[in-house]
Amino acid sequence: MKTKLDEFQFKNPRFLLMYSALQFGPEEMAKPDGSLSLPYLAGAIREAGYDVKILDVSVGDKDEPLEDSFFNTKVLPSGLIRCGMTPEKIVEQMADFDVIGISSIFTTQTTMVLDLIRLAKRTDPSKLVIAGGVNARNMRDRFFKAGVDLIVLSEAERIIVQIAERCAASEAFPRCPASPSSTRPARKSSTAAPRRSRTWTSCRCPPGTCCP
Ligand code: B12
Repeated sequence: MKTKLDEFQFKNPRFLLMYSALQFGPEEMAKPDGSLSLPYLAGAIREAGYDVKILDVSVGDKDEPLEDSFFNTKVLPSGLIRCGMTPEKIVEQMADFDVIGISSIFTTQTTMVLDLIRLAKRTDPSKLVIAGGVNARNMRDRFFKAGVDLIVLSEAERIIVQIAERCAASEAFPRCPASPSSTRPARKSSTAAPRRSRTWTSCRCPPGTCCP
């Protein structure tokens, strides 16, 4: 059975891996994410023969002045301060890519990451938007509500290459089998409806991932 995920087919998928803008309190100092996740993933993607670029929205593209990103600050309705590239500049950067991968390991930056996901999906829904990292994994529902197409639940060096290969080969994504035990029967004495088990071995998403 084909699902929405299978509609993402690109002849030679190009990946843009992103860290979001940052938000911080007036008394705090902004610290770019700069975690190892995206360089590791970019290495795996490149080794498999696909184009990939990393963009940290909080510090901008190489050769771009920091005044347009890290020192470009704006007070948010929450009172926190946002620093990073403008949405217009981010959209320009996304234009050349088919797959947008966003890392989220820090809960304090959730709003910034969700904004980035919404921006990507609003600008071009035909792009495949993937998220990963411990925060994306833990806040799946909020990420799906923002429009993300797929969340990778673990280390992703292999999965990201499998995703590239699926998109390029125009093949349906593999699915975890929907096991009959995914619906636990209600206890005899209980009138409650059976509870759905949401373990990822019993979902219908590609193995190691979660989809809406
Ligand atoms: C090393 C580390 C640090 C280092 C380096 C941080 C950095 N910016 O890189 C230092 C010591 C500086 C640090 C500082 C802090 N850290 Co720290 N840190 C870690 C630690 C131990 C490992 C992170 C790491 O490098 N992993 C290795 C990389 C390769 O793995 P990864 O990021 O998980 O990425 C893989 C997958 O998640 C996935 N993935 C990730 N992103 C994406 C994106 C896509 C598209 C896909 C497909 C897959 C994917 O694929 C990746 C490759 O396999 C984690 C705990 C943990 N075990 O994850 C805490 C952790 C991330 N840190 C944490 C915290 C709180 C902080 C600080 C805020 C502490 C403080 N109060 O100052 C600061 C923030 C500094 C900053 N802004 O960078 C928390 C975050 C909790 C949260 N939910 O917000 C964590 C989870 C620890 C914890 N359990 O409390 N940290």
